[in-house]
Amino acid sequence: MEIGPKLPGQRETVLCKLGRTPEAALTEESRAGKDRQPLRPRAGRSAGQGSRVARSPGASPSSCVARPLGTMLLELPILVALGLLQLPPSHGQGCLSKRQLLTAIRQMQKLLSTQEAAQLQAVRNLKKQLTALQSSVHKQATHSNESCPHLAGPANGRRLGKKMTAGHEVHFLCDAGFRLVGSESRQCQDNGSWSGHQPFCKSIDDCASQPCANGGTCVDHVQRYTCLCLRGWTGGDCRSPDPSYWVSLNNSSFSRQPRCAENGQGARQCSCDAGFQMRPGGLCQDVDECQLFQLNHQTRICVHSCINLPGSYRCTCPPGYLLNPDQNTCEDVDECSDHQHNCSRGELCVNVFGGFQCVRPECPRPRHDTSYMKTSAFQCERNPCPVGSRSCRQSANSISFHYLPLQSNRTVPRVLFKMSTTRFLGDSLRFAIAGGRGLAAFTVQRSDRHTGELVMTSPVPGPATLEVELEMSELSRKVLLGKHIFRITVFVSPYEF
Ligand SMILES: [Ca+2]
Ligand SMILES: [Ca+2]
Repeated sequence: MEIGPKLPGQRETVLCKLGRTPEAALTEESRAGKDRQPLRPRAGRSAGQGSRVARSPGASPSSCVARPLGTMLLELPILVALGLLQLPPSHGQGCLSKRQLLTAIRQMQKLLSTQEAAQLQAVRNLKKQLTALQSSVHKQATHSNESCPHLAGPANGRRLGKKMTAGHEVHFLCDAGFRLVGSESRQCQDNGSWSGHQPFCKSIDDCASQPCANGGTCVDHVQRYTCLCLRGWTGGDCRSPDPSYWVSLNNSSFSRQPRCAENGQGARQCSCDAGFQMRPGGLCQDVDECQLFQLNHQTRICVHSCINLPGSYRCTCPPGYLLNPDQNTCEDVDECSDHQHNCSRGELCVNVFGGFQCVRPECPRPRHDTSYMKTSAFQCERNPCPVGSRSCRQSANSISFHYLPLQSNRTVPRVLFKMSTTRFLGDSLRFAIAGGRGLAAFTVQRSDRHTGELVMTSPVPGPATLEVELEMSELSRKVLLGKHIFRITVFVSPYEF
């Protein structure tokens, strides 16, 4: 901090016993104050900023604010000096006593604090005015801008953003199946023109991935494509061979001319394309992979059937199955989850291998004193029995329905179903087959104290539908506590897959 002008000789007399010059004392006091009150340096910097703003052309409002602050800074040392002049008169030798000196220092400190507060307030005011000035300049700049010409949204798309004045942006989007070509957003510039270029929406080419196989031609539509298949091929992507076409082809379709070339010595070398082999007479004949491999169970190349093609072969699956990506196994289509079934209202769809079944589990009709009610889609519970009705109490407490899909000729023995109870009140459980259709293939066994199993003991060739009624009785000291019926229907598919 700058020190003020030198004061009359009295100041030197005041501080003579401390062995310091008044200037040094003042400087030290100022430094001490500076250290104690760190706000002061900040105020100084702000004043400097104010001066810079005041000097810049065209910013006159700031200079008006900066001036009083600068004046205050200059006045500070003078006020400190005035404080010294107000010290009490000296006694005797003209030097101050220690107490008087401390009083003087306190007064000076008080003065400095007052000055500091005033400076701080001035800086705050200056900051406020600067902010107001900045905002005003910004507003003027915005208002002075011209509007840009109207911008339309692209065909098969739309524009986001309505303001067409400087500083504002508009964005563009395309409808599904289209992609944007050009600027995704454009800004209205200060000169009244738009940045970037007007975009347009281009239909996405669904044929770009060349989805049509075996020479099929792809036709692009909005968000889809269709394949025009060559003769002999069907399916959405022309990947399924049409057996009637390939089987009816005569032998000449399966033979080709070899590819021949002369080597350096003038000799001719001929070769056949992949999937063909040279035959006597010099023609390339297709290798019939189906004839070679499919007939033998050990070397089968297709899980279902095989179609020989010129240069290759193709596996096919029966209806209700799709060819797996491995190109030789078939996977069942889940018609129930794909909503491809035609089950009527009130029926339940059960997916089975190669198709689906529509079922309608129904509770037994009321008989004598015994009746049942549906408690879920696959469960019936007995209604409370009338007092004294023994036949009711001996009938099943619950009946549940279970539908099991199974491939033809599965290996045996095979556990098809497990039964147990969650609420076990008695001391033992008894499991038995109570009835059904095609029972020769099944038996019941106990796997542990609380669990019974339905086991298939001989292979069942499909197609077939088998029914088994399993009974689980709960006993306490050989007295029947309750009975549960499991009605199991096994749908055996015609195929082993
Ligand atoms: Ca072939
Ligand atoms: Ca199915």
